[in-house]
Amino acid sequence: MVAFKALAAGALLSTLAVASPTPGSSHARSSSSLLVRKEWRTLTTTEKAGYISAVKCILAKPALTPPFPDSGVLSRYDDLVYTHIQQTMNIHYVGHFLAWHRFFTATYEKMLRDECGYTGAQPYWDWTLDATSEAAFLASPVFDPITGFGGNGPSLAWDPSNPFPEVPGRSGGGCVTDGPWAGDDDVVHLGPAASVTYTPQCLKRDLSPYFAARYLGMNQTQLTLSQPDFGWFNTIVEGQPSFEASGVHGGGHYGVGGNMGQMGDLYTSPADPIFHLHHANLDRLWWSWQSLNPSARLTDISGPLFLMDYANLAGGNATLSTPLSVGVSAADVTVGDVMNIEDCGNGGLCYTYDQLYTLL
Ligand SMILES: *[C@@H]1O[C@H](CO)[C@@H](O)[C@H](O)[C@H]1NC(C)=O
Ligand SMILES: *[C@@H]1O[C@H](CO)[C@@H](O)[C@H](O)[C@H]1NC(C)=O
Ligand SMILES: [Cu+2]
Repeated sequence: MVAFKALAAGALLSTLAVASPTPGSSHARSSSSLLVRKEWRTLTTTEKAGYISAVKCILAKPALTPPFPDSGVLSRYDDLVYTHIQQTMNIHYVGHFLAWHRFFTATYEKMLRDECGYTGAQPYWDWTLDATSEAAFLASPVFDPITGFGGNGPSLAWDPSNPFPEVPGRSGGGCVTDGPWAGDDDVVHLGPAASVTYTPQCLKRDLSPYFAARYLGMNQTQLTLSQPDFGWFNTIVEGQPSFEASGVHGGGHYGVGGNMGQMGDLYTSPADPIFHLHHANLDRLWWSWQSLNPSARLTDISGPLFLMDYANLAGGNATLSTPLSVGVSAADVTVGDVMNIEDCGNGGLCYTYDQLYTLL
């Protein structure tokens, strides 16, 4: 495909992933068919509609997770939300955070294509284009009622009994009133938090344009991209679990989900389809960082195996051999298997991005 050759960094890395046809694997694509992920607003109206209809399809396909009493895992979409809930404490604030989420969204992309006939790549949301001001954030094409994922929920007052601190600048909290999931009281089946019993819920948003402008701008993105090694890079991506020291990861989650929206829920956040556009962009940022020094960064991984276990009291550090599981939706892989997104060998991820961040 011509598109990826135009990328300096992409072309460099793709030499490491020269087409090796892999007979017998239905998952493999040759490098000539690397999927190229694009920014949401650059898709045509038809491409956007095709993506949203594939999301609706996967939301309606019956789950593969074995049934359990009162299971809220109804759909193939729920299979992914469920495994994220189950693993929440093992996949955040750990060395394999980015690797796990890379594998997670690539699995979703593959499900949309293989099970719902979607022919494109997973789109990403480059929030730096919208976080230029609070007004620009609210006007983001991803929130478009017709060609996007719908916008904010109606403003709900803060409940002082909420044990969580209030997200600064949160402005909504109710069910989305426009977009593909408006008026659907049974689009989310799992959560809140770690609950996995069937609880029909609407999709909620609690946008904080303030939080987005603070943590999703090009300044925060450049700070992240300029980190010298993976340990620092990951630390700056995830930030601290404090609204005063967040990073781009929290910026997207709390900027969209605030306190009351699914995106602001550490466990159930993949229940909002915007999750995968946000995580695709985090992945793009990681790939951009890797592409600045591929010989070192295609193998650079560090950080604890257990949540915030920086002193290794509970265990050791993530390595290229650390296993990654997304439950029933794909065979397990290792961190090493997902370090190079352009690897089109047997089982390789085999995608890339149309454009990368560069150091300014
Ligand atoms: C980036 O700009 C925002 C908005 O002005 C500001 O709140 C934030 O502190 C800045 N971040 C960095 C890392 O400079
Ligand atoms: C884990 O990584 C940290 C930081 O690089 C290092 O100080 C520590 O010794 C490592 N722990 C193990 C068990 O290798
Ligand atoms: Cu997550």
